[in-house]
Amino acid sequence: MQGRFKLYFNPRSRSTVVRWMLNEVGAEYDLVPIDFEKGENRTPEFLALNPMGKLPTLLLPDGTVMTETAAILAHLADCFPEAGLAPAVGTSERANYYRWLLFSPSCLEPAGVDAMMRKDAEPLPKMAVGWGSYDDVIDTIEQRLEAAPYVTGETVTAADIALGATLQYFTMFGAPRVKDSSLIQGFIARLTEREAFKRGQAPA
Ligand SMILES: N[C@@H](CCC(=O)N[C@@H](CS)C(=O)NCC(=O)O)C(=O)O
Repeated sequence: MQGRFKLYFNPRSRSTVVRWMLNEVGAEYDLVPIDFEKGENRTPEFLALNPMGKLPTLLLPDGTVMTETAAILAHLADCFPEAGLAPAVGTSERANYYRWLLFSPSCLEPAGVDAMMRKDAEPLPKMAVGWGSYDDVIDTIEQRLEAAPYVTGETVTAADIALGATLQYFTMFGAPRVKDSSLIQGFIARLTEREAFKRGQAPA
């Protein structure tokens, strides 16, 4: 794909996952530092790009604004098919890929934030919340990783990057069960030993 991407970036945000993915696919990009403490994500100029005032916010080479980490990862995987990070459309592998790509923002993230920030609160009703319960989410991930090294099978896809990055953050923040799970830690280790991940850790 021709042209440069522009990633609004803060190293303490999910924009690091998009940086990782841009490295994976070999895209050309510029980072635009955003200082949360200075409120740079709340200026009228930034809010005109993303009214949520959040990162990641990515400008595609044609100027289109993209937000939402999983959506961005999926789009980049499609734009750079030679990187091999998305199974072919219409296959069962692709179905599995969609499932796990969305599992991260729709189940793992809200379940984890709830488990870490509302520790002593009564659990929300399992039938009402999309993630059921935190334990169900972790059990489901572990069950998948028992069967295959990556969520869509033998090779890495954007879905693994979305899920693995969240699990890595949860490990750092002390989310229950994650650090002690050898299946989850093995998965994170396989992902973080990738060159594209390591390059994304360099100071911006
Ligand atoms: N749904 C968004 C979440 C984005 C998000 O919450 N970003 C946080 C950093 S990880 C942020 O920008 N926080 C700054 C703020 O809300 O002021 C995604 O998946 O990309």
